[in-house]
Amino acid sequence: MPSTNPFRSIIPIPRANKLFLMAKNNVMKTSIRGTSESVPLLRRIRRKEATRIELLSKELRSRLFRIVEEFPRLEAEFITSFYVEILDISFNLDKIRKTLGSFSGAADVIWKIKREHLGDVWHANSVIEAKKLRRAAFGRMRSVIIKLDKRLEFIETVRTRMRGMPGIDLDQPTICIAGYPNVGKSSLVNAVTSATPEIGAYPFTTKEVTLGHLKIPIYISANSKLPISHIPAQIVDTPGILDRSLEERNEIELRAIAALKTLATAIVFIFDFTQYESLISQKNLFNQINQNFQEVPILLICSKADLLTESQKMELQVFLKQNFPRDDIHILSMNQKEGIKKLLFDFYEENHSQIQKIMNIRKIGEV
Ligand SMILES: Nc1nc2c(ncn2[C@@H]2O[C@H](COP(=O)(O)OP(=O)(O)OP(=O)(O)O)[C@@H](O)[C@H]2O)c(=O)[nH]1
Ligand SMILES: [Mg+2]
Repeated sequence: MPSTNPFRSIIPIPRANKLFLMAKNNVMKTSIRGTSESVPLLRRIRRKEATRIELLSKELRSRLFRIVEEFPRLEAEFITSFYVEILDISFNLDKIRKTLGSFSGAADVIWKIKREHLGDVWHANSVIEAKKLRRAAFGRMRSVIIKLDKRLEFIETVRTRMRGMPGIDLDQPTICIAGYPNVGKSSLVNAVTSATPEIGAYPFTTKEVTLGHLKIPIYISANSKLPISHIPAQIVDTPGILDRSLEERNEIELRAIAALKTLATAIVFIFDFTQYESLISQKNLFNQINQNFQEVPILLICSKADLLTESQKMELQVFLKQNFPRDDIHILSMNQKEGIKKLLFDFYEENHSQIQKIMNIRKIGEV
């Protein structure tokens, strides 16, 4: 299983006209053997034009096949499921498969065009006729390619979008930050990693899944002051998720769910008591995640403690007791960088064997 983003190694896909011209220019500047002055003119030209048809067919076919072959294989053994989910959410897997299939189909048509015209060129009665027949073959091949224009553009859009996705290493623990919109998910990622996600006072500021890196210190015993080593871990910032059914979710929310499903070996759920109108919805969302990811350790954090008065904090305690089936809930504000880091490290320490178990499941693509 590759550990980096497989879309970054694909070369840009040209539009149809450019693809055809690049291939044609290569053919026209290739010198063709067996066409020296000693051979009679008509034979020379027949050979030259026939070879050009062969060469253009070869050039176009190999350019089309290259696009198909370079595109990552979509089966679980070749590509991290996260990318497959995102491809499906954003572009529809079926449409991608069909589009790539149509490139192979077009390559076959080009081969047939070559076959149909070669014999005619070899039997041309004059130099002018040989050239005319070659131009006709080129023209037909060109129109096959031009018909692919929208599809080439589509695959190029997929490529550029996907290469912007984070590179993922399934050999590292991956902590996904989840919660309602605007609760402070990106602020937490910003507080504990060198990543600088966009933070905004409006819901759905984060639209894509992004990734930050963290080094978790490992201690030999509970009393040790200095770590014996550090292990690299990934922190995934996800878009906000509302409390609603899967069918009603927008594309942005679906990306967050895809990250939880395919990447999370641990989850930090952030709850925001200052968004009074959505407290029950936030609780429902937590329950949904808790139920859907029963195996995955979840750390529960209440953000924006600095905005709460003492009496609101007491209200919050009551709300938490009544609504959340656990007592290890941490109330803090996102500027407490060191406190948050320590919390994450302790959370990892307490759950590392379970996290390891889930890492192994993710690696074999059993999501
Ligand atoms: N005072 C205070 N403000 C916070 C805290 N955490 C986040 N904020 C603010 O809350 C707003 C939302 O923060 P984000 O980190 O963008 O929230 P998010 O959960 O990533 O939001 P989406 O990406 O839209 O889902 C921003 O204006 C932050 O500055 C906190 O602990 N205290
Ligand atoms: Mg965000």
